[in-house]
Amino acid sequence: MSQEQAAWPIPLPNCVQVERRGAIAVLTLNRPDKRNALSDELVLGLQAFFSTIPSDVQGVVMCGAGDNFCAGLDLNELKETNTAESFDTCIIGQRLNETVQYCRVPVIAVLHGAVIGGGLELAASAHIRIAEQNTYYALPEGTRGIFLGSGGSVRLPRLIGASTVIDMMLSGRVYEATEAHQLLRLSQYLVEPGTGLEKGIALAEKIAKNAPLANFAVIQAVPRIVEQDPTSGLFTEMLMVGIAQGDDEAKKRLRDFLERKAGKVVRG
Ligand code: 1HE
Repeated sequence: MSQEQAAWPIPLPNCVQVERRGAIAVLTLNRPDKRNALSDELVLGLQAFFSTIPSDVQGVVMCGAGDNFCAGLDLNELKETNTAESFDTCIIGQRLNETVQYCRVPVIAVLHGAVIGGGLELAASAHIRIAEQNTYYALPEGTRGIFLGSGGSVRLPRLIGASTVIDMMLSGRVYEATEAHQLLRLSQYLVEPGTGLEKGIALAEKIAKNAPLANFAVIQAVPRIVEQDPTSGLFTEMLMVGIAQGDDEAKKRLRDFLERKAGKVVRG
């Protein structure tokens, strides 16, 4: 690993930058000269970050340095790989995105510029995506003669539909931010260029004020329930209700509302 940072519980490579904003950790993919392409060092650095989140961190905002979120896997490292080595690349990428999806705390991806291939796979693993208006998405795997390799063929069809994924991979179609937001629901928020990070931090701070067990239940249970048969899903739902509602924090929050000490639902 190259130059190390001191702030995180374990040393991280320079291509993974972390900044603490109170309870929120802002994570930056930091290889702007290579459009934040996912080298092994970057993937393993991100894995190290997500595996060592301190207990006082209540949310992660993930973004890219420079003009892009991420241009996908580092094609330089892929170009000479044999079959066995390609499995290794796949394993570390799949493991990273699994760790992101089942992170203890919510992960918000702030997207801008290129969100391509492995970059889209990473973004798809986050719990919420904020896209700046200049974001664009592509899966040029077909053109490059490769295949999604970091869990994208599992996650992306569930997010935007198999037909869209197949079209993007075969035709190299590029989706711009607005159509991806409106047609594909790929992002949950669409914001002006340069404002994504601020929005991401504000959202993460708001979410961090929720009951921690409720946040945990949402991010751990919902993606699992959608994969279960309905009967098992209903049972899992019931267990999560018991866990969340049985917590003192939930009792206090419900009481506060009824005693007019907590805010109402506010529109807009
Ligand atoms: C890279 C990569 C990369 C840029 N791996 N080095 N991903 C792709 O097919 C996308 C490939 N990248 C691009 O199409 C363009 O770079 C961008 C549209 C993202 C940006 O264009 P631009 O004009 O801003 O930058 P650039 O001049 O193309 O690139 C700047 C440098 O970044 C250059 O290196 P330099 O040493 O010549 O300066 C590029 O080589 C480098 N660079 N992208 C390595 N991806 C098994 S699963 C795989 C799934 C995938 O991810 S497939 C999609 C791969």
